[in-house]
This record gives sequence, C-alpha cells and structure tokens, in this order.
Amino acid sequence: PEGTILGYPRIGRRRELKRAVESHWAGALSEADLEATTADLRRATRERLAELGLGRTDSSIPESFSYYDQVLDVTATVGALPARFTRLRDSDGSVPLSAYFTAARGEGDDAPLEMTKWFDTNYHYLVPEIGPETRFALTSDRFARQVAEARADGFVTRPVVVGPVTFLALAKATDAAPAGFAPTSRLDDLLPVYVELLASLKAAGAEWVQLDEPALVSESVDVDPAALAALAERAYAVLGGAGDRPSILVTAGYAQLSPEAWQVLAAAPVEALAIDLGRGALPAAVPGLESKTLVGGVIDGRNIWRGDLEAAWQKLEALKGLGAASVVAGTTTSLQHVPHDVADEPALDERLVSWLAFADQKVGQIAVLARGLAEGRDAIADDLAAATAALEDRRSAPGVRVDAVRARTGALTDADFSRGDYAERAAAQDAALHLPALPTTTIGSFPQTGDIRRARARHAKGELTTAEYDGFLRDEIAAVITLQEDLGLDVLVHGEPERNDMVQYFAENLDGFAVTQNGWVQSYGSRATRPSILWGDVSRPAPITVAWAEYAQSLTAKPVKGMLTGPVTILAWSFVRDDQPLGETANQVALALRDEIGDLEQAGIAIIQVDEPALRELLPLKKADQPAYLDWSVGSFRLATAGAETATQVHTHLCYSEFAVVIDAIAALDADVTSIEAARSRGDVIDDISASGFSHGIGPGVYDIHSPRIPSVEEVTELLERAVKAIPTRQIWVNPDCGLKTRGYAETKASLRNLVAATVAVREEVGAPQ
Ligand code: THG
Ligand code: ZN
Repeated sequence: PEGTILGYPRIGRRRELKRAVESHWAGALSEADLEATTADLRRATRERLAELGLGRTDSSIPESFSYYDQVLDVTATVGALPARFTRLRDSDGSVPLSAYFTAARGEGDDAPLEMTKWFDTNYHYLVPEIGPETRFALTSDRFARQVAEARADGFVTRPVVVGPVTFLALAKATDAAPAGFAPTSRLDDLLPVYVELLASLKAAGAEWVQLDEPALVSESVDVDPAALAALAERAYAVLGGAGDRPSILVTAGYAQLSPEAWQVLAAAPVEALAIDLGRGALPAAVPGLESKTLVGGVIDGRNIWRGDLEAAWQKLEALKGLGAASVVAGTTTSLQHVPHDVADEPALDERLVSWLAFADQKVGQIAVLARGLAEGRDAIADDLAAATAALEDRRSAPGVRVDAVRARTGALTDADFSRGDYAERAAAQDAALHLPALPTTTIGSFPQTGDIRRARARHAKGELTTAEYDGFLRDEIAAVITLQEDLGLDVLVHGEPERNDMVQYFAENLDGFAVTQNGWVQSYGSRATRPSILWGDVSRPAPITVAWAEYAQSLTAKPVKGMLTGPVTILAWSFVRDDQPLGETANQVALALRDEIGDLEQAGIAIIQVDEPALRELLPLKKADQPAYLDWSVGSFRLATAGAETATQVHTHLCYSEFAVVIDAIAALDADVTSIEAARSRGDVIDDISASGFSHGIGPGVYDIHSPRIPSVEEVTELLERAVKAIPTRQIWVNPDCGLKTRGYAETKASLRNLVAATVAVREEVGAPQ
C-alpha cells in the first residue's frame, strides 16, 4: 500500500465503548454482550477505514482497538500483571477480561495500576510494574483473536502493539524490586514472549505487525537516548531474526527519533519504519534504508487542522531522497488523539469546518497522498490545490487575526509581567484579609451532583429557561456557601456549578474558540473530553465569572475566591492553532484573563485563583525545548495575574506532587499562594518545600480527593504538625489535594469537617490566634 495510519480512535463515534464498558462494570451488560458490542465497533471501524480509502487486504488498516489502554493490553499479554492480581487469572494462567479491568480500576485494598500521561499528549496510560520477580509469559490471545475476527470478515489488518523497549521504558519497578532496579534490565527475558506473540499473530492471519516505540524519541523517560538505542538494537535483532513472524513495522511518533535510534532501526532486520515528520526535520540517509519501507508521518495525528497537504507531499518527495526501498504516506502518530469526524459537527461554522480535519478527514488525506505516490502528483493536483486554498482562506478570514488583539500583545513591556515586591504584597493582603494562621480553603469545585448535570442538560435542550437555570445555579451556590460557613472554612468558593469543564467553560465564553458536540477524545479508560478548538485571536467579549463570584460574595462576610483557569491549561486542553508560536496565543488568553481579574476586583473579590494544573503536562519531550517552554508558559501566567492590585491575593493550583521537579517554575509564577497535590507522599512534599526555601504561601494538599476515603482528624493533625515544624507557619495553607467535583457530598462534608478540626487543634498547639 502507499498509505496507512498508525491507529484510529477506538471509543466509537458516539462513545459506544464508554457506554458498553461502563454498563458492563455496573453489571448491566454481560461479558459476552460486551464482546459482541465491541466486535461490532471494531467491524464498523474497519468498514469505515476501507470506505475512506485504506485497503481491505493489504494490511494498511491498523487493528488498534483497546478495551481500556494499549499499554495495559501488553501488560496483560506478556504475563506482567502485578502479583496482587495473580489470583484473578484463569487456571491456565491466562488473563480474563475481568482481571484486565480490575488491574485498571483496583479492587478493595488492591490499588489499580498507576495512571500517567502518554508522552506530551492528554492521553493517560497505565504504568506497568516490573521487577526481578515478574514472570513473562504469553497470557492473552486477544491481539490474535482480533486479527482472526478481521480475517473472518475478509480483512487483512495490521495489529498494533506497544513495542518491548517502550513497554519497559515506561514501566516502573515493583515494590518488591531492590533499590536501583531498572525494568529495562528485563528486556532479554521479555523478548521470547514477543517472539511467541508474533508467531501467534501470523498464525491468526496477520501479514504485518506494528510495534510502537515512541520511547525512542523521548528525552522524558528515565532512560537516556543512547541506552534506549542500544536496547532497540538488541530487541529488533531478536524479533527480526524470529523465524515465524509477520513483517514488522516499527513506529516512532510524537517527536524526532534520536540519531542513535534512527541508525539502529535503519540497520535492524525489520521491514518498515514509521517516523514523525511533523515535529522533526528529515533525518539523514543511513545504512540499511535501502531494504526498508519508510512510512513518512506527514499528516498530524494530534491536531485537528486540515493543514498544508502540499507541504506533506513535499516531505514525502524529500523522504524518497533517503534511498529507501519504498515510501508510504502516514500519520505522525495514532489518530487516537483526535475526534472521529468533523462531518459530525452540524453546529460548527461551515468556514471553520473547511479548515479542519478530524480522524476520518485525515484518513482521506492519507488516501489522497497514497494516490499521488501511486499515480504521480498530477493525479492529486486538485486535492493539493483545494487544501492550499483552504489554508489561504483561513489566513485571511475574519477573527483569525484581529488588529485590536495584536496591537495589545504588541505593546506589552516587561512591566506587564511583574507584580512587584512580594513582601509588600503580603503585608497589604494581611491588612486587607485578616485571615487566621493556617487558613483553610478548598481548591474550587464542589461535587457536580446528578441534579446539576440534569439541570445543565435540560437547559441545553431548552426544557429549562435561562432564568430558571440561573435560579437553580444561585440556589446551588447559596447552599455551598452555607455549607462552608457551617464547616468553619476561612476562604470560601462558589463551587462552580455553572461549569461543565474548567477549560470548555472559558472557551465557550471567549472569542477565538469553537466547541464541538461530538468531538470526544479519550483521556483514559472510559473517560473522554471534548477539547475546544482555538482557531482565532482570543478576546473576551464580556465578563465571564464575575456575576457568580459577586453573588457568592454577597452571601458571606468571609472572602470568596474568584476562580479562573490559567492560560497554559486552557491551551494544553484545547486544540490550538498551528499558525503562530504557542506563546503568542498564550499571551492573548492571558490578557483576556487579566481583564477578568480586573473586573473581579471591581466587584469586590479580594482573592483570585488562577489554576494551572497542566503546567507540567505541556513540558516538551526534548530537553532543548524545555527552557523556552517554561519561559512563555510562566510568562503568560504572570501576564494574566500581574495586573492585580497589591492587596489582591493571587492563588494558583497545580495538580501533581513532584514539587521538587517544578519548584523553579512554581517560584517563577510568583503567585501569593500555591496549592498542590501531595497525595503520593505527603511527607516528602513537605520536606521538598522546606528544602527549596520557597517563600510564598503554600497549601500542600492534606488529603487525597481521588478516593472516597475520609481522612481522620488525627492524620490531618499529624501532617499539619509536620508541616509547621518544617515550614514557617505564616506560609502554610490547609486544603484538600484538588477540586471536589468528582466526590459526593457525604464524604466531602465529613472530610472537610475533619480538616477544620485538625487545623483548630494545630493552631492551639502553636499558639496561633484562632
Ligand atoms: N478537563 C479537560 N481536560 C483534562 C481534564 C479536565 N485533561 C486532563 C485531565 N483533566 C483528564 N481527566 C479527566 C477526568 C474525567 C473525565 C475526563 C478527563 C470525565 N469525562 C466525562 C466522561 O468521559 O464521561 C465527560 C465529561 C463531560 O461531560 O465533559 O469524567 O478536567 N478539558
Ligand atoms: Zn488538582
């Protein structure tokens, strides 16, 4: 074939996978019915891809379905399910679907596999746990069964499996492993299982297999590039040398391969390599390519732009110059990071739609390029011209470049990024706020109850008038304020019942953004988000949060925090424009937020929180790119907040616990108060803060909101005692880990009551005024 994609969304156009899996978990759908439903989904996907132009029998259709996660699929297949789940295996050692789901979700005291971000995307995978005791063996035939299922329908598909080097590079050591143990040290033991897997795929009818090795592009995994390349050399010598196997395609998306890995893979005894030409320059011609097929990743698997098809064609032409046996048009990564179909968005502006490509449109682009490779450029000249015309149209369309917005960012000076002396701010805020020592607060959201979701849905359908819906939200806010006063919290929040999602809500209220109806993208397991589309210059047509904050403040004498989502997080969780540097876009969002902060101050709001949970997420994979990223990301936060009055207390919240890793960035944000997650090891976070010499307010989360468990007064007291010993008391805030949106009211009340009781006790111990 002349074209292929590295993977396709597996959640279904209407999130069929979510519905089926969740109803299976709830006991409403049997395992057999779940298998049948997902088999239909896989069938529909193959048919769709064939309709869009991929070949039915030439292995160009990837078999990339997963019930939950592609890394967990390998864990379950190679015998690497952690010991605590061994009892869930069948008598012959194989891993049934029930055990697979239990590993993903946990059961009783058996914690699920840890979840973490897949490279620099918004997808989260389950982290394998590998130790010296892990006994690798082929423990699932699921990959082979899907190949056979396709065969039975007349398709020859290409199974997609995370490769052995990436699997081990992304793993962490088991608790039982000795200090310093590296999962990659088990490569030689793992390879025979992959050899067996390859043979089983061949027996099931696979002519090709795709082994994904994105770890080979990353500088963010724990193994350095030279060591990774050496692992890849060993791995592919063994797999390539296996007698009974399909042809092997090794892929390395998400960034440019390290030069070491490129050389090694080119020389390896495999048949094809796929490289990402979206994020990297064309690699050098190296020995071994003459016998390989090169899949040029020229259609971006991570953004939603129709993009420059002519440029993609040129890249394929350049790739031919490397002397490979053949060149194939491909995506840079799997298409799992984009929604299914832009044709499924009737409410989107037609002109915007003409600039976009979701997964199905990208497959169409691949089909065009493939035709060009087969028949010559003339055969696709019209398609190339149409894409170029769309790009031209986008460049000059109203809203894409707005003079007033550009004039404002163009006139920024250093002073706009700086709030001035912290000590002066702290004194003015103390005088204005009169907060007790160890002030208590929450992160912002309160439980999003079924009632709130139903009211929002009814309002969207027109069953509730806007006045009725607003009245409902006001009652909700009043109840949340009363609750917090009863609990004795010091700094209150309005609870955010009006927000569906902390990014989408702002996108819906800013110019330059569009939101989708069906544009779901898997975030992890059965969960998805609908990223907004940032297509034009961003500005704020009207205040967004002010009326809600003002209303909440009118109900209480205690300070109510204004709650905003920061510019970096708004960008990180949206599809962003590709026609200007991210930093420029971030500054536009920052200025809109800066205006919102000014309006909140005018409305009498004295504390404003600007959340940046995604600050760490967007950190580039390549170390060389990281300083520039931190520069613009921190800069945009400062631009958003630096207009605040000296007496206004600016808070931020970050959602991860590796405080030591990001302390420099946190300090550079210059927020007056920072709350952070400290779930994994609260003690360590307190020590890290103490060691860093961080001087501003800091709220290390005192309990984990990701679990329904209620923390006892004693454990919170102990933590606070530890904190006041290590950190000056005047710096310490008391708060949960993260927002309470996903929790129920019963555990929220009980947990916060204990949080306040512990705080009161520790205030007494340290002799602080109440
Ligand atoms: N908002 C956005 N992006 C995010 C997060 C967010 N990316 C990272 C992180 N948080 C991902 N975490 C989740 C957690 C829960 C859900 C999705 C991502 C979730 N989604 C609902 C579902 O799948 O049923 C749908 C939610 C909806 O109706 O919008 O539960 O917080 N933008
Ligand atoms: Zn958080």
